[in-house]
This record gives sequence, C-alpha cells and structure tokens, in this order.
Amino acid sequence: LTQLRGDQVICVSNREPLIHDRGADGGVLVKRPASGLVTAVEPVMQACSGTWIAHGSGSADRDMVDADDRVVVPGGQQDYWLRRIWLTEEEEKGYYYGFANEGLWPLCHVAHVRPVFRRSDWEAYKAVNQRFADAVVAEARSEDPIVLVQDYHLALVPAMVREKLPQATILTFWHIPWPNPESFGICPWRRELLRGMLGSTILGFHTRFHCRNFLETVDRYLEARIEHEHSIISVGRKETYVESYPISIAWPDETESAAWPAVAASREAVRARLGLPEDARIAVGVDRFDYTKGIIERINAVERLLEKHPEHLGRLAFVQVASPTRSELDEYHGFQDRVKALVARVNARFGREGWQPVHLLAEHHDHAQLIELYRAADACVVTSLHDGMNLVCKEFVAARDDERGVLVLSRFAGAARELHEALIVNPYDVEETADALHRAVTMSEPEQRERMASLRTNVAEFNVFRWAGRMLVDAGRWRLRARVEARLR
Ligand code: ADQ
Repeated sequence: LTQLRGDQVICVSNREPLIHDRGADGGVLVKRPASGLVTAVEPVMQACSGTWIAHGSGSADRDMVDADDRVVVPGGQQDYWLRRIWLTEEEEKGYYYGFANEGLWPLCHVAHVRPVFRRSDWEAYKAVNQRFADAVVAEARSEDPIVLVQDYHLALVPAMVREKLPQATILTFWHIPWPNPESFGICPWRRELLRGMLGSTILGFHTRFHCRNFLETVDRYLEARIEHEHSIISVGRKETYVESYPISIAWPDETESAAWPAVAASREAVRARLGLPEDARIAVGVDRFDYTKGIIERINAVERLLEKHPEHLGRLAFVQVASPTRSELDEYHGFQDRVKALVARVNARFGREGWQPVHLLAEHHDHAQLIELYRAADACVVTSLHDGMNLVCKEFVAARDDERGVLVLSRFAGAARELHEALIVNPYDVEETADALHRAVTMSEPEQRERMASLRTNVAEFNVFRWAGRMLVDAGRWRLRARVEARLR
C-alpha cells in the first residue's frame, strides 16, 4: 500500500461501510453491515486514506451528513472520506433490488434460482451507474486517479469513467462468481455489461476458474482479441488484464486478539445464553440470510446426522446466525420462511424438554458477538451452494488462536481452493455433509490442532493487504506501461 503514497485512490461501491439507525431513545446508532465487501475493503481504505463513494443507506443517514454529503470516517490507522450518493426509492428498486439482485446475483451464482430481467430495471441500473461514474469524475483531483470499482452493482461504471478520464487506472473487483458463457448468455444485456467492465485496466476475480469463465464469455459474445496465456483482452487499442486475487480478511493483531474473551468463557457464555447442557458440542453457521449460502442443505445435514448418530441427541447444538438481507424481494422472503419452517420441523422431531438441536438467530450480530460464537464453536459450517470466496470461514480461522475447532467447507466456495485442511463437502450431498459434521464434532484434539495451525498460517499470510497489495502492484505496472506507450505514440 505504500505504492499509493501521493496517488489519489477513489473506491466506488454500492454499499457504504456504515449503517446509521435511530435507537429507541432517538439517538443515532452506528452499525457495521453484514457484508463481505465492507469487511475486505475498509482496512484498505483506512490504510491509504482514500475517498469512498457509496449509496447512503439507513434511516438516520440523511440527518448525519453535512451539506455536501461528504463525511470523514474515523479509521483504525487513518481516517478516510465517505461521499454518499442518495438514490430515490424508484432508483433503488430498479437498480439494486431489480437488476443487481434479481438479475445479476442469481445469474452469476448457479443456485437454481431463475434470474429476472426487466427492461425498467436495466434502465435504472444504467442511470444509477452513470450517477456513480459522475461522482468518481467529480471527486477526481487529477487526470489519472486510481479508481477501485467494487462488484456487480457497478458493471458499467468502468467504461463510463474511462470515457471522461481516459488515463485513469481502473481496477474492478467482481466479488461474486463468474458463470460459464452459456449461463451468462441468457442476460439480454450481456454485451453492454461486458463492454462496461472492459473499461477497466484490471479486472479481478477470486479464482482462476472465474477468470477463465470471463475470458470465454468475452470470446463468445464480443469482437475482441484474447491472449489466454497472458490473460489480456483487447478491444481495439484498449487492453484489460484479467487476474485472480483471492480476497481475505485483516488478520487480527495482538492488541485485538488480547481483548477477546477466553475460549472457555466464550463457550460458557454461549451455553448459558442458549440454555445448553454442560457437555454440549456447538456447531455454528454465520451468513447473510441468502439462498446461495446453503442454509437449508446445512439443516438437512444436521437432521441426517441426528438420524444416523443418535448419540448427538441432547448434546449437539447447531447455532445458525442469519442476518436479514434483501428482505423486500419475494425470493428472499420465501426462502427465509422455508428455513424457519424447516428449523421448526427438525426441532419438533428431535427436540425434547429443555433442549432443541437447531437455534436460528435471524438477526444481525456485532463483531464481538461473532467472535464469541466463533470461539465457542467445535465446528463452523460453511455450505454455500456457490460463493465467490466466503469470508466467514476465514474469520473463524482467525478467531481460533487456541488452534481448536474444525471447519466444514463447501467445495463451491472460492475459499475451498485455498483452505485445504478444512473438511471439504458437496452441500448437495446430504450424507457427505452429515458425515463431515460428525467427523468435525468428534475429531481428536491433535488432528484439530494440526489442521487449524495450517489454516491459520495460510489466512495470516494471504490476508486482505496481500489481496489489495497484489492488485495495486499490478496496477502500477500497467500504468507505467500505458505511460511509456503514450510517449512512444
Ligand atoms: P457475502 O455474500 O456478504 O460477500 P461473506 O464473504 O461470507 O459473504 O461475508 C459476509 C460478511 O458478513 C462476513 O464478514 C460476516 O462476518 C458478516 N456477517 C454474516 N452474517 C452476519 C450476521 N448475522 N451478523 C453480522 N455479520 C454477519 C460477497 C461474496 C463473497 C465474498 C465477499 C468478499 O458473496 O463470496 O467472499 O463478497 O468478496
């Protein structure tokens, strides 16, 4: 990140890193959203003290900001600027709920939910992308700022910024998977989306697999030259470099981990809160309440585990924390209701006086509560049906400085390509997932230690600064190359 000294860094994302709400007493409550993107990008913005442009959200937000909608966010290392864009209800409906979350989200996650494409949503998506791009141009203090574009809400922003700031270095990071060309091809505006993204200097995905899918998709739908061996796409004279940058978390420093409650105290606290017996084993799931996260498959696996291994009855508690998300969409409503009904059925089947196997806590938890839960857990279960990376599994590993606890991880999460010492499962296979759960909660201590120590080395080393650092080093190289070529012309 020292590369950035003297350069202006502008980050643009849909979501802002804070939520302001009114408490019961009318005071303002500041919360962190449940978002993998915020978890990963905020430490980078703090380190480079940049400007973050995002959509303002939360009922108290408008009262909190000053006249020009720019605020300073106090950071761990340094403060950074936040510039809010205010969307009307209509814009949010079409751009965010409609095109981004009913169209692109299911399009890119193969989770068997059909994408919905409405022309009106697409029009709103284009208009809102233009507003974000205009804000980037307005914030730019030079002809060649470094612009970090985040995620599928803003696919058109790179080309829109490039038009006004041809010399900008634009790094776009796609936080969700990229599907194969056939799947992507059902989108009526596939070419416009691809052209928008190719305004980027560098286009980043979590895995090589997603990069390959993207290169093949461009090959299928656009007139472009593709150098597969160098991962470069050229449209006319404009080049875009496509690379994998596996995202991660900020590894906790000693001051932070010293403040954590002891593992035994965390277990005690969770047991007391949920009324679990002394010898209870605890497995946890932590997710946004989203149909891609495999929450139904996970609870089915818990049910199968209890059928196959009745010795866990009355002993094993599965705690699922699910932060409400996109609840305005029918698909999410229906899904959240189905999960609640499933939990009620499994609890009615296996529960007994004073004990229930599944605890569904459908609410947002703050960081300290998540740390307590991670530290209390014998196993953390991540069974995404498809996930760009998944940061929950990395947070669990970071929280276990006692080198205990077992990670059960879906092979369809990008993280499975790095975290080989987890118990890797296919969440669609209920037997395999139930067996992995059994293995996790009965694993010997030495094996737990061996696996966890290795996972910790990996996540500590490949942390979020490595993610950002690699991208920015590559950006530096490409910028230099463009400058040299411009001089030669
Ligand atoms: P998400 O789909 O949001 O991210 P993930 O990477 O798991 O998924 O991050 C979720 C974040 O929200 C974590 O930091 C977690 O602690 C937090 N969180 C989840 N449930 C919570 C709850 N109930 N209360 C409070 N916090 C909660 C997208 C992609 C991922 C990719 C990230 C980053 O879908 O694949 O890893 O972006 O690129």
